[in-house]
Amino acid sequence: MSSVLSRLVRKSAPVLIMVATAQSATAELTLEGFWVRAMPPTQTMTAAYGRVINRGEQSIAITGASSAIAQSTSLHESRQSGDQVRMLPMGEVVLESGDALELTPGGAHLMLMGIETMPAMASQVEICIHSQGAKSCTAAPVQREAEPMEHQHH
Ligand SMILES: [Cu+2]
Repeated sequence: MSSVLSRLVRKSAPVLIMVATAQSATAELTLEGFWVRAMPPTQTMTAAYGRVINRGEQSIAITGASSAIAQSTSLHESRQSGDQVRMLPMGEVVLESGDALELTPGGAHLMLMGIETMPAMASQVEICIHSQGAKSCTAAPVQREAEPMEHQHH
């Protein structure tokens, strides 16, 4: 994981420099339906899911992500390789106007690593997605599954 992280850090550096000198209007992303997977308190990693939407008129590049509970937060994708599903850091994601990035269990997700205190079930965790000069944040509930479990069918 550490080599993956250092690669991400190195890759993001030129992007940050470019943003600092650009004077364009800030582009904001909309975050919808975000939730964080509940994990046992002994774990130091979890994942967050939801939908990142570009409702603006211009394309927006996602430059990173963050959460106060985790030392590092990054976009991962899941790739099937043989019998295994592997997680890989996503390359730069650019959302065109009207596009959405779906983060779902088994697919792309936000990986939260280096968590000292795992958040409790039903608590709220702030999740932020960074784009050019802007940061979109949302309060994501901590839960076990995508939908509240229903057992109406027997
Ligand atoms: Cu992952």
